[in-house]
Amino acid sequence: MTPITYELIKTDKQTGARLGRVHTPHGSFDTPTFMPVGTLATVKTMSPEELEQIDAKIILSNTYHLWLRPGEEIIREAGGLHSFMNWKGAILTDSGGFQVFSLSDMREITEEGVYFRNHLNGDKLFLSPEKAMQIQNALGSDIMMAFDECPPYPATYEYMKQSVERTSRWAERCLKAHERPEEQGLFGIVQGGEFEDLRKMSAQDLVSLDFPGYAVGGLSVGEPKEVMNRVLEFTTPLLPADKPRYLMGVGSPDSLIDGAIRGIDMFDCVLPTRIARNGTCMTSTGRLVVRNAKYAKDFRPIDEHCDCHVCKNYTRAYIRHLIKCNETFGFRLTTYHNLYFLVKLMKQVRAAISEDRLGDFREEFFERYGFNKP
Ligand code: PRF
Ligand code: ZN
Repeated sequence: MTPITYELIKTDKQTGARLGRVHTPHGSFDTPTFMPVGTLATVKTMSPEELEQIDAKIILSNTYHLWLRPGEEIIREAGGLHSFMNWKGAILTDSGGFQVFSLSDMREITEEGVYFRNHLNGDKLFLSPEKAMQIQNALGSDIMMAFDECPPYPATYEYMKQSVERTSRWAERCLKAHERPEEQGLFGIVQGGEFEDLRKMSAQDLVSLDFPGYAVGGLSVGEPKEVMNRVLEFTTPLLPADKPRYLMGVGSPDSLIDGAIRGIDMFDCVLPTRIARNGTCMTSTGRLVVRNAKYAKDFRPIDEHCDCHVCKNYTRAYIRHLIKCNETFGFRLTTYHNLYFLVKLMKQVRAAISEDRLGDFREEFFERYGFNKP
């Protein structure tokens, strides 16, 4: 039936985090995992060969952006997104709902779908569950996301309730409109904000529709970290243990660890690639702003504990120079390092789960990264 299956390997005795493996038509990946974001059919500055080198197995791309440019029909004609961009690993596509809400003002939400303006040229556009499925079917992603509404934080209980009910009806329409269920898996997205009963209602509605995987949406939208952790604590137990769970739009190292501890298997975020392009690196001792003047004559690598190609071959002083001069190569180097750092962090998380020591790993990592400092 569905081409997406999840194998639960074991849970960590200290925290309950899950070690698993997801199988897709374009290979399998071990979980917990981080998915680099390739919005416009490219992970900005990274070649697919480099993504393979850093051991990324699945990347994320966006329905909304590819619909506008170059248009899904061109990608269908190319043989799908994998062959269009020459990426042999797995691809997950977000449905466009969230991008409409974050990129476009002037939107109108109706039962039928969302009317809004093209963020590039102002044209009137309409996206619906059926349209989002049709585009994702044309793209041929391994994992497609249901078309949902991600309300802003904070939202009133009344608004959130209506929104959750509509997102459930949209999820059902997505399932009906899905034309390639043998080749592509469709994940449902649990919404409900910070409200426990609404998360429960959303999870029950979606679980009854029997998706091959579930996302937790509507988090990392401006709420405090404690709220996200609490929502995850009461939401992940509502999801089936034999399906993967994906926390959308989360990519800071502390949240990856804290999400895994609460039963999350997959994460994505533009954070590592976006901050890289403004000269910020993730390191084992916290963020390092390599643009800073103090690195002008610093001939050490970005992270002395990192064994990536960039850290083995290039210095802070050189990378700072490139980025100060807006040289493309500088952005490539910081992006490569940041993605390597997160992919490796997830490997360390998986190793810790397999040895029942993720709680200890969290303590050590937070101490070194500086999260325990006031
Ligand atoms: N829904 C969808 N995509 C998303 C989100 C969501 O709620 C989020 C929330 N952080 C990120 N990306 N469809
Ligand atoms: Zn490095």
